Amino acid sequence: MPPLSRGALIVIEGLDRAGKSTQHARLCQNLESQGRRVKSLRFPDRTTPIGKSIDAYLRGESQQEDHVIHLLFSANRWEAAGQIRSAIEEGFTVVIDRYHYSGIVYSAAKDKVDLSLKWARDPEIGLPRPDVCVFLDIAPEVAAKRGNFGREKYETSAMQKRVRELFYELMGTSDGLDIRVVDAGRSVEEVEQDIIERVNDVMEQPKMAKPLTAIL
Ligand code: Z5A
Ligand code: MG
Repeated sequence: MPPLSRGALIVIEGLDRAGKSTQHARLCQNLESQGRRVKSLRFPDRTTPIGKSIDAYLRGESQQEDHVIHLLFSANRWEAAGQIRSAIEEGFTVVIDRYHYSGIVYSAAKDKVDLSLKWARDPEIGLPRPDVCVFLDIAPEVAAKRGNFGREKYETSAMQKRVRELFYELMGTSDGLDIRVVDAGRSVEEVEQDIIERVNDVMEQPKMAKPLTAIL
């Protein structure tokens, strides 16, 4: 394991039921067993006042105008931005379950709303930029067969299909430089192995000797 002057910022992304939370937990354990100090976060963070509004919206218990809910999701990341930077400077590796990539594509996927990828991305500028984002790719039909699909607001086949298209569009932009695609349609153990290999690869890159950057 190479010495790091700072911790790494690692994001797990993907469609619903791609196995993000399962792999997020395993990655945290794997990094800890390598001797790293790890902080685990997820977005939305439903525990804050803003996060509670988001939770009520996702459960269908409250209504929000589409631009407003988009900005609340972004604000929910900004609430944690200082904490993320400090932890990384202190040498913690921060592993996040969903980040601004989800923020951008889920809002832009609403086809009845005039909300472009660019508009959706602008409020994210300035947030800590991940060293690596592992995107768990899965066909929406396969994901829909996994547990509990369909309970929350965006869990429809049409929405998931559009979200996947937009994730790929986003990968063609500057955000794509940090994204590594992993086939999530395999066993939990196979996906886990692929993720740790890709993360270890990034940990050895020269950029890890430099300070964390910001989303531009
Ligand atoms: N959203 C947004 O609009 N804007 C934002 O800025 C952000 C989010 C941050 C809630 O997200 C919604 O918020 C989400 C995006 C939107 N909208 N939708 N729809 P969330 O993260 O709180 O919850 P979630 O993403 O809906 O889904 P999830 O349940 O968290 O899925 P997951 O984490 O990817 O999967 P999992 O819990 O690890 O696994 C799901 C099931 O599959 C479970 O039964 C596992 O045991 C099983 N599983 C996992 N891996 C495998 C493999 N490899 N094989 C077979 N079965 C597996
Ligand atoms: Mg999850």
